[in-house]
Amino acid sequence: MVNVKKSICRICTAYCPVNVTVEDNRVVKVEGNRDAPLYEGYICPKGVGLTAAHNIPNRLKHHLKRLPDGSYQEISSEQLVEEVSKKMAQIIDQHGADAIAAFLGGPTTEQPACVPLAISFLQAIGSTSLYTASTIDQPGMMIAESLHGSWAGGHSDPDKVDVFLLVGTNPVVSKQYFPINPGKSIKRMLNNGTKLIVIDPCQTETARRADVHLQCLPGEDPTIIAGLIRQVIIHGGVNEAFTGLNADGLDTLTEVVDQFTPDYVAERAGIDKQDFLQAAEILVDANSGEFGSGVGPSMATRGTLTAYLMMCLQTIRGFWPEAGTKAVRPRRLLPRREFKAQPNAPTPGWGIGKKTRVRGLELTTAGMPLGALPEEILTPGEGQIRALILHGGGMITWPQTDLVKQALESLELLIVHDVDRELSPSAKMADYVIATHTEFEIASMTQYSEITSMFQTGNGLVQPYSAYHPAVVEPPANADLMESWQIYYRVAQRLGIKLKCVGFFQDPDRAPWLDMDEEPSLDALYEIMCHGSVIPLAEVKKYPDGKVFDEAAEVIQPRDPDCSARFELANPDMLEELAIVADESYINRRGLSDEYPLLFIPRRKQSTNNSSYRADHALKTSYNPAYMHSSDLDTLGLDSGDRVGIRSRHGEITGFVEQDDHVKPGVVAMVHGYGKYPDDSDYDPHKHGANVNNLLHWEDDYDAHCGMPRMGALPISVRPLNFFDK
Ligand SMILES: Nc1nc2c(c(=O)[nH]1)N[C@H]1C(S)=C(S)[C@@H](COP(=O)(O)OP(=O)(O)OC[C@H]3O[C@@H](n4cnc5c(=O)[nH]c(N)nc54)[C@H](O)[C@@H]3O)O[C@H]1N2
Ligand SMILES: Nc1nc2c(c(=O)[nH]1)N[C@H]1C(S)=C(S)[C@@H](COP(=O)(O)OP(=O)(O)OC[C@H]3O[C@@H](n4cnc5c(=O)[nH]c(N)nc54)[C@H](O)[C@@H]3O)O[C@H]1N2
Ligand code: SF4
Ligand SMILES: [Mo]
Repeated sequence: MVNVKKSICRICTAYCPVNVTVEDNRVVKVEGNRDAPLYEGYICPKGVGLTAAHNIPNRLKHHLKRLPDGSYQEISSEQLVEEVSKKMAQIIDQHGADAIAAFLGGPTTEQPACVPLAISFLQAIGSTSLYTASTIDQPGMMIAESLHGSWAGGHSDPDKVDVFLLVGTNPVVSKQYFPINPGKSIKRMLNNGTKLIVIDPCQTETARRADVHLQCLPGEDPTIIAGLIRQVIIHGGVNEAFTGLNADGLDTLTEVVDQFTPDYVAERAGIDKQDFLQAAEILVDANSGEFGSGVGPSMATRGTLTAYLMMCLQTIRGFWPEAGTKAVRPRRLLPRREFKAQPNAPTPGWGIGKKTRVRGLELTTAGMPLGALPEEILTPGEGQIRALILHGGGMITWPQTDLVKQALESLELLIVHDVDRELSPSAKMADYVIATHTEFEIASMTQYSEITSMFQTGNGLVQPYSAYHPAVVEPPANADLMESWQIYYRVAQRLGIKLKCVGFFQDPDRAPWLDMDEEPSLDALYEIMCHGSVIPLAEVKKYPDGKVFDEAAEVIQPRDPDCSARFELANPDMLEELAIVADESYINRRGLSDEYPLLFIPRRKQSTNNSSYRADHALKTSYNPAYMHSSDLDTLGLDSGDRVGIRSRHGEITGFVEQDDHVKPGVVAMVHGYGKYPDDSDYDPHKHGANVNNLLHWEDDYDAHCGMPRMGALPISVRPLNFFDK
């Protein structure tokens, strides 16, 4: 029987509506749903590839237990829960609750119910060991919001501003800031008269559309933004009415940025001075603006400083939406948020909770520092982590693979979910691999895109669109699967622990309790997760194409008469760091030498998403090239496709170069999430790609609080390898 069923793609938080053609419980085609509002039927190449991604030739249908000799035994859900519960109880008994940890990464976009259950489980047992991908992503944005203060009126609608500044983000590929058909959305914005400024070492798909593109050297974002602040101040761009009412510290900021003259900035950041001046002029002339940054500056070190300076620039221009305008990203499937034209006062970004035993790293407003996790696992003593439920691909997505491997190996209990019998590199490390559902086998709802916008303002839809869909296909016959939240519920049940349903940013006191006698269905759990939401989930369910819920729209309210909150433009830690930037020898800091003459940077591409879709049959092109400018290839005597050794001061990988003249000379751009389990004898760099995280090290220029290490702007060398080189 052939059926067309409506659903959404869950590879990224754009959550594009799709029509799925199902034949005898098999996904045979996935297309954009043209009847869904806003999206106009758009899906990206990954959405098109969902058919292949869903039809896994060697589907994992039963949970696996790894035996001491490395072989696997299939075990039932019942037995798995029994054994895991016993082991966890024993670990808690011996080492305390903090010894049980969870990591929430990419797969939570697909199975969002595991988020509240993981949080609730850890809270219930009394563990503080909750780690997320946010501390190897863009943690600086959240910390900067704390240090500077955030605007209670939220952000501006890109379609309604005079200027949009994008720093080290490529929305056309990543969907940040423009989740719906980004190419078309950016075009529409430009047609509306918005000017686009892009700061990026590559002429990206986004940069090519910009009015001004500053093709900078990696790692110089604080320099450029400080320079822009200086230009704005000097050229009368300070919105005095706004800053007078809303901000402190302008004088101090003015002093610290004084050194960042246009000549200095242009020289240091490797950009054209005239372009830089033009960017500043656009910012000064604009009456309204919106800014966004991405992983580029975040991974180039000093991510918090870049995010902080961007907020300062936005504030001195008064680029925050006014009372009476329509709020962007209003809540639908979450409880109501009030929008007000006033600052939320700054709060500490760190010093707010647990300190790890590792290099002074601690809880920040971006969560627990992932940079501490491997050593928290490996270091004996109180606080040592002994069990980890890993919702992610740590073996190829976390820096310093050899340390990650050592840490995961040393755990008493590692649990990873997977869907493919050809286990992912991380699943291969696990004591228990839980066979789980693919995205079309479970019901979907769009609440998680609202939640992720609290981590990264560029996530989630500007408009109040929401959707819910039941599962599209049944799991394979005779499969014994568990959804990724069920391990928490079932182990809690077995251990006699009562669970609440506490999501990110939720007050545990107000969270609803779960019935621990009768396991809820996923639908029932979704209802509970949407407890108190602006639009009841039952209402959303009435619209198979999803709906823009105009009744959820919010207008930004006027400032409270007694509001005394003010933004901080002179946070001492941030300005101290900026003073270091101003005073240092930037040549030394950059670290280029005869041995390491090139700078490595991260980038993303349309056809992949982090480490998902690794299997041969699915979308991912077979390897991740090292994109380089032709002038660098000529210098090295290399051609596209040539095999090379790529070395940093921490490790070496084998890759293949590809000419890309959009990349700045001197720079090498690579996509992460490739490679294989290190011991696999069939590892073939040409087929599986290179794991760039072998080039990184947790202790390299790490952020003193959130632990984010140098993941970009990294000195490397590229050398030709002949056929016989390993
Ligand atoms: N060098 C470098 N490293 C990076 C980045 C970079 O730019 N450069 N980016 C970082 C960023 S921003 C992020 S967000 C992280 C993302 O990295 P992670 O958060 O680690 O997420 P994924 O790569 O999506 O993880 C995919 C794997 O999760 C496992 N998995 C766990 N639970 C499930 C499940 O329920 N279903 C399925 N199907 N699989 C499951 C599977 O084994 C699968 O292979 O990577 C980071 N790492
Ligand atoms: N197709 C696809 N989409 C994705 C993902 C994916 O893997 N594939 N991952 C998702 C995830 S987890 C995330 S966090 C988001 C990330 O979303 P983005 O931040 O938009 O990620 P990228 O597309 O890698 O864009 C980063 C840009 O930074 C530039 N860059 C590198 N170094 C520097 C630097 O030092 N300074 C400046 N100014 N720029 C620099 C790179 O050239 C690149 O253009 O994307 C999400 N969407
Ligand atoms: S942008 Fe692509 S990957 Fe993201 S939800 Fe839409 S179709 Fe899926
Ligand atoms: Mo990310």
